[in-house]
Amino acid sequence: MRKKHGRQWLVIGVTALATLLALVAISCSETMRSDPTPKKELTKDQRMAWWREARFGMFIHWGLYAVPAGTYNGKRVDGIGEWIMNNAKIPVKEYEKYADQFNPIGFNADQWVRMAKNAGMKYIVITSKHHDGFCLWDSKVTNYDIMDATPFKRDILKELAVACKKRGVKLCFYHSIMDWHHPDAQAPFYPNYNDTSKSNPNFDRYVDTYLKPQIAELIANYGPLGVLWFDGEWIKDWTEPKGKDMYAYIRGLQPSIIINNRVGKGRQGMEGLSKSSEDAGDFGTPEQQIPPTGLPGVDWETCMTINDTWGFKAYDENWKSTEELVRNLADIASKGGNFLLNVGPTPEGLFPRPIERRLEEIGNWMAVNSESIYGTTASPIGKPAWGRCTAKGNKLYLHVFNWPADGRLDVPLAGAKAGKAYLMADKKHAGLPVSGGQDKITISVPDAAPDSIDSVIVLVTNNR
Ligand code: H79
Repeated sequence: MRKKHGRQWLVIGVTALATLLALVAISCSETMRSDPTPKKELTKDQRMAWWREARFGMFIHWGLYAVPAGTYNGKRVDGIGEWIMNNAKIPVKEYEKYADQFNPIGFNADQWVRMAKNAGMKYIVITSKHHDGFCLWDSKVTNYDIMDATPFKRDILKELAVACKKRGVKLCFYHSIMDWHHPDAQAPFYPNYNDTSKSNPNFDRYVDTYLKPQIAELIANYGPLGVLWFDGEWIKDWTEPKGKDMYAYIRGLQPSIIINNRVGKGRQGMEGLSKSSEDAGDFGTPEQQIPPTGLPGVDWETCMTINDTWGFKAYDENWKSTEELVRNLADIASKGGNFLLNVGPTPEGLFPRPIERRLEEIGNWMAVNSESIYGTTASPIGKPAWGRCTAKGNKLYLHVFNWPADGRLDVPLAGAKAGKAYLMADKKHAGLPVSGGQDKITISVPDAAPDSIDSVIVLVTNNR
């Protein structure tokens, strides 16, 4: 071998050094990537921040039950529309046939999200899967879904995820633990799928090879999600340890996610709520009711139908008025809760016209008054006779449902707190005369109410 010259050695030496430095640099950056300074876990307050700010969301119940729309074999079926499979005792094979007819060509995700956003709603919770087991996305663990079982073949959840992202609305999923279609869950319980005395010996297999993988799909392909909203947790085979395991599993997949209390066993009622609700989920879920004095110390959300059903029923015309809906929103905010208002779209993919109208009218009220809802906390003065009160910073928002005939609005608050007051509807914030007594503040208001449903007066308090 020819002896190397000095210059060659120098080249080799420099090359070796450069390679070494490069390797060190790569391994350093690898270290930084795979082993970062351990990220602090989000606190519950941090995780809940957007949700507490939001105060108002849209619930959407949509699935195969929209096809029969409350009628089976020519007979109207009592009860909520999405329960028709159980209530009319429809066999699995027969119910499956509704998938052939599920072709909602009117569905426009962007329009749905726009309607929610225009109403002032900050998040949407849609049924990825209800008790009937049908899935609104392309699930890899079943063919009983929108892509494989219907003529529609469009991934509804994907289209909603895109539209929500575009418009800054948080996407959330309702996912039923109970499953009337799955052979390892409640399908064999026919004709009473909801028989809570029955157990399925294969239920663990359903959880491990179906339910959990589905949750993983939803988070991986449609996330990051705002909330996972469980239901149907009252079945015999669901247990508190299973709930805790599921909660931990989900938080492992997406640490920032919020999970409702029904992930735990038997949480339908308000009695299941504890103040340290970490193990029972993140928030309570009073259904079709507003807790009379809220649930102090606990995050909670009232979910409510806009008529008398969650899933579309063609003949349910018992619509709540816009007045009732806006006042419910103010009432709930005044008690420190969120309002999740449900809509049941038609099998064509449309919101029934009465729903559209109400959302528009709520939106008109919110366009003026949303400051009195978003990010507010519970009333420090209870329930005044004339309406409700919400609070934020040094402002009280007086939601006047019953406008005073004598032009004087009494606020049960020490007079020393009296500061400026003005109508939310008055862009100039012109001051209203305020006088302070011993234990009440009196605001002089115009003769006519600015809003027949809920006129908001802002009372800026001082801390003297
Ligand atoms: O998705 C909507 C409804 O389909 C679902 N929750 C809302 C958000 C719902 N279905 N039924 N209910 C709510 C009330 C059902 C209560 C009962 Fe039971 C289930 C009665 C008997 C079984 C749980 C266990 C409550 C009482 C015993």
